[in-house]
Amino acid sequence: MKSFVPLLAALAMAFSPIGSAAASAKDVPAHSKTKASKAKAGKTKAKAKPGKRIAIKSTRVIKAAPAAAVIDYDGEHSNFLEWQAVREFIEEMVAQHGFERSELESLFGQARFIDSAVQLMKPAPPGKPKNWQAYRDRFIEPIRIRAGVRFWNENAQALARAEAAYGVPAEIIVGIIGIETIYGRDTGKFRVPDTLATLAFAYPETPNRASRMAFFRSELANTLLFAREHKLDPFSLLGSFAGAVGMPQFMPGNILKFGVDFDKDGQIDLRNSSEDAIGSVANFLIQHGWNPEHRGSPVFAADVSPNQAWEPLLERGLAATLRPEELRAAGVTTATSLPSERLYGLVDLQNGAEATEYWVANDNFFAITKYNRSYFYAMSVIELGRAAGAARAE
Ligand SMILES: [Ca+2]
Repeated sequence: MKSFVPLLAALAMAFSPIGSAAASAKDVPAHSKTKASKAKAGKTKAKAKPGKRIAIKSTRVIKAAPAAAVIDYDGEHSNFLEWQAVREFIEEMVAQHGFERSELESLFGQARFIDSAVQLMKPAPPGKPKNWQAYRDRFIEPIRIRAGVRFWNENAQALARAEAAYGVPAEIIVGIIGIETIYGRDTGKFRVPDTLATLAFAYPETPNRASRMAFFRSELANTLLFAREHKLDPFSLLGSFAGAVGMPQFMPGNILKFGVDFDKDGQIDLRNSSEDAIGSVANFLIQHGWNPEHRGSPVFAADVSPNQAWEPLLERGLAATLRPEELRAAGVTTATSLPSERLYGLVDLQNGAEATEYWVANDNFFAITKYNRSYFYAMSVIELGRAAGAARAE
């Protein structure tokens, strides 16, 4: 899983214990994307109906892609075709994947440069101390919980089917889709080829620029492959400023690898099909270490001894590698007894100036961190799903 740290994601990560390793299944958490589109891309100038000609910045006129949805963001009609790196990309797609050169030239002729996406990829200013409670309060709140109950009720059958097929409980899927996009409310409005072409060929100057450009270039290729496979206009795919698509905010490469046509209509549509989103999230988790045999909570509240012998255990990465006796020997205790044949990790949730919370987590917690490399993220997924489940039972 590649990672990058866009500005607002990095601000979100400033709260996170995993520091600069911000990444996710779809690479950017929707909470950052949502603010991004409001803050940076909200300059509503060019509106178009599918198939109509639209004016961009009053002087330029381009033709909107016939199948594309309404575009309500501003974007430069850059001449991507004149860029050497774009020509090389086109030749590569022709040689390696058998695309028509003229088709790709037409695509890049219509692609827009999205300056706000570039701005959001610039390094974040020094962050505030990480604060789990502050992060939690943004996501575990009544509006999102109520939306979670509604989504759960409307999709109870698909959630049960996913649980039976993949062994991922409804509350985890409900948690992820809620944290990502509030159940499809904030899926992103950028045409995916616009943002990915921009980031693949005009990424800002950052220390990891080369690897990020390579990542977005490969995601642009994945977008074209996915669109061809499903006979879609690539411009009809809409996503976040980083190209993450649909209710679960999958990057195109992850749609290809882990997307599931769970409603069996012949398309993987993560934007309009809740069923496809549900099946795809479950499939992603099971392919990233979710263990259906670990029933019950993936996390256990822990106490740590004052001697701090447990401190090195915090450096074991995003994986469950510790036996219960290793945790006990290092001074980590849990109120619930841990099944002894399984492995765990020690998780710290920092709270700014307040006391840090400690948790012991199993494989399933770490599977959620593969979706988005953040303890705060995984914990809020668990809590939102749990809160929606509790509210639903009332
Ligand atoms: Ca489908």
